[in-house]
Order: sequence, then structure tokens, then C-alpha cells
Amino acid sequence: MKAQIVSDELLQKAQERLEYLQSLPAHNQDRNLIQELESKGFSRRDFMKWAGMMTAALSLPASFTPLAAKAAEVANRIPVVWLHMAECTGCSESLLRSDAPSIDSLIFDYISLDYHETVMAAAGHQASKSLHDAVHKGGYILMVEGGIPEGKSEFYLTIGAQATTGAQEAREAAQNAAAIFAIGTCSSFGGVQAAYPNPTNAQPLSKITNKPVINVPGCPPSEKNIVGNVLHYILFGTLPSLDAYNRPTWAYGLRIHDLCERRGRFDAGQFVESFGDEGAQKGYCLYKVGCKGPYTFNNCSKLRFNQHTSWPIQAGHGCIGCSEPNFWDTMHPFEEPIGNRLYSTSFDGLGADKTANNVGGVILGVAAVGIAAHAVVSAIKKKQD
Ligand code: FSX
Ligand code: SF4
Ligand code: F3S
Repeated sequence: MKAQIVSDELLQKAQERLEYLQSLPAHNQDRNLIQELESKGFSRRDFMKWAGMMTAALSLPASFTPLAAKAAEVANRIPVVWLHMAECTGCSESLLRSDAPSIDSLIFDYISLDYHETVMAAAGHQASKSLHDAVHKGGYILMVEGGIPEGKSEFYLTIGAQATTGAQEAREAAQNAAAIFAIGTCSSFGGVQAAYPNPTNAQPLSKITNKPVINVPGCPPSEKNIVGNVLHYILFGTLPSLDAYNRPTWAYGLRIHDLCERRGRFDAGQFVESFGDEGAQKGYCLYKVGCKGPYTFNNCSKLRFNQHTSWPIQAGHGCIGCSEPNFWDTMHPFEEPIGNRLYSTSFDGLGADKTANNVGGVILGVAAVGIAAHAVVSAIKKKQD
């Protein structure tokens, strides 16, 4: 009963917010999302199916489906500024470069993308002016991709026509932003640039600004996790519920291992012993060839990549823990189990198992760590609250 009241209140609030957003001037008045989707071969029915899927992904009741659709339609009322720091641009690629455009990438094309170096036509001084104008107007969603060299080595990332440092650009852009998302593991936690010995002193966005930053890690994150966060902000205009690492719990609340399609194999003690063996052909569990799914919080198994086509474990390689802090340093070697090494991830200092070659030991060890890890994370979270 109480849950029902909360969801009715939320629904009402989201409705009011969407009406307000709809009353704002559209960035590109001549564009209509439904028509654009139809011109690319997506029917209204496809769009509503997509909205239903996003509603479920955001852990909202089905009654929010029409609102999620509406949120996508008014997405061109809120400007987005997307900055590139030190990275490989894989996060943008994850969203924009599918062979056929997905509904997610078309929506991203439709939003008021005021500044995004990969896709905008402007360059040099013209690009700097676009950024300056967007920041001056304020009220935008700021999305930052990449780790950010900071302090004495800040100049290692010097960008743009005015040769500003990335840290300076990100700091200034954060000032007038309505919401800030660190897109990808580099921006969320430093990523590959910050891996030992971190020669440029690369830092996560949250260390560059003192404003609240929502982390959307993954190297890269899926298109659904990027678009889902924009939708959530449009719907509610507030911070989503976050875990101890400021990751939205709707996307990062469960471990890869919890929803993995090979989980039955793990529980039955059926493991791939080496790549290409009979077990690999039969789709056995990849734990013994290094899968870090038991230590990694993300929803890849549920939402997958490239329009729900596949994800690392379906493709036959273990999860490498790419949405965890410092995974380059703590999760490698990527094709060996963590075993009893000391490492520092969400599970701070807990070794996984002493007996990687003993199937029973593996199962017990991992299950125990899984439970302990949840306890550790909730303890940290409680402390934060
Ligand atoms: Fe690359 Fe984005 Fe990894 Fe980093 O991704 S996919 S190195 S998270 O910042 O471009
Ligand atoms: Fe899936 Fe990896 Fe867990 Fe095996 S260890 S069930 S492959 S997440
Ligand atoms: Fe990354 Fe593991 Fe998903 S490697 S993409 S978190 S399956």
C-alpha cells in the first residue's frame, strides 16, 4: 500500500515535470522524435516497446512507460554538453556507432547536444565559442568522458583552440551544470590513464569538481546506461539512488554473476578449464579462466550491448570487471581467477578463494565473498548516508 502511494506520488511529480519541460522552447523546433524514428524504420509500437524496456531497466513500475516515452520526446528541451578528456572515445562509440542506428542513438542525436567534439561540425575557435556559449547559458546536463590529469601534470591534457587544460575545461563546465555525469570508467574512477604508475596523475571527474557527480562506469558503459541516466534526469530532475561509488543502483545494483546466463553452470561446478576446450564449446562458466563477474556490479547480462546483441560473457570471455574502481590494477591478470590475492575493489582486501582448482572450494569461497562483499558495500553506503 505504502509502495503504491510512493509510486503514485512519483508518477504525479514526473508528469508535472514533463509538462513543465514541454512548455520550454525546443532546441530544434522543426524536429519531431516520432517522425524521425519512423523515417529510420521504427514504428510507434517499437518506440513504446523501447520505452517499456527502459522503464523496467530503471526499476520503475510499468505505469511509467508512457512517461518514459514522453521524456524521450521532450529530451530536446534540456541541453547536453559532452566533454572529452583522456580516453579512447569508446564511450561515445558505444552509443553512436552501431552499424544501424538504434532507438538509443537516434534519441541521443535528437537531444539538444550543444557540444560534443566527436559529432559536431565546428572545430577550433568556433568549437571553443560553442562551448563557451553553452556554459554561459547554463542549466545543461554535463557528461564527461575520460580521466583528467590534475595538479603539476595537468598540462599533459591540453586541448582546444585556447590551449586550456582538460581539468580547467571540466571545472568551468561543471560550475553551471544542472546535473553532472561521469561517463565511463575513466571519468568515474580514472580508468586506464590512472592505472599504476599513473604518469599524468589522471583523476576521476569527482576529484576535479566539488559538485555532485553521478558515475556511469564501464569501459565502455552500455548505450542503455548512458541514455537511461538522461531519461532518469528528465523524468525526475533529481539524483537517482546511488551506491557507495556514486553509481546509480538501477544499473549497478547487482553483480554480473547474479544474472549471468552461465550461472547455472557455475552452481553445477561446470567450468571452462582453458579457452577452446569442450566446456567452452558447451557454454560452461568462465570463472576458472578469469571471469570477474562475482566481483563486478553492472547490468551487462540484462541489457547487453549493440542493441541487445551480445556481451562479453556471451561472446566467450570472462568479465574483466570494467565498471569497478581501479580494475586495470586490481582485476588483472584478466584470464586468471583472483584466487587468494589481496586486492582492492568494492570488496576491499578480500581474496576470493584459496582453492581455485577445487570446484567445491571455488563455489563456497565465491559465495562467501559475494555475501561479505554485499555487507561491505552496504556498510560503506550506510556510513555515507
Ligand atoms: Fe574508452 Fe571512454 Fe574505456 Fe575510458 O571510455 S571505453 S578508455 S572508460 O573513457 O573512451
Ligand atoms: Fe557468469 Fe562469470 Fe559468474 Fe561464471 S563466474 S556464472 S561466467 S559471471
Ligand atoms: Fe565490463 Fe564485465 Fe560488463 S567487463 S562490459 S562489466 S561483463
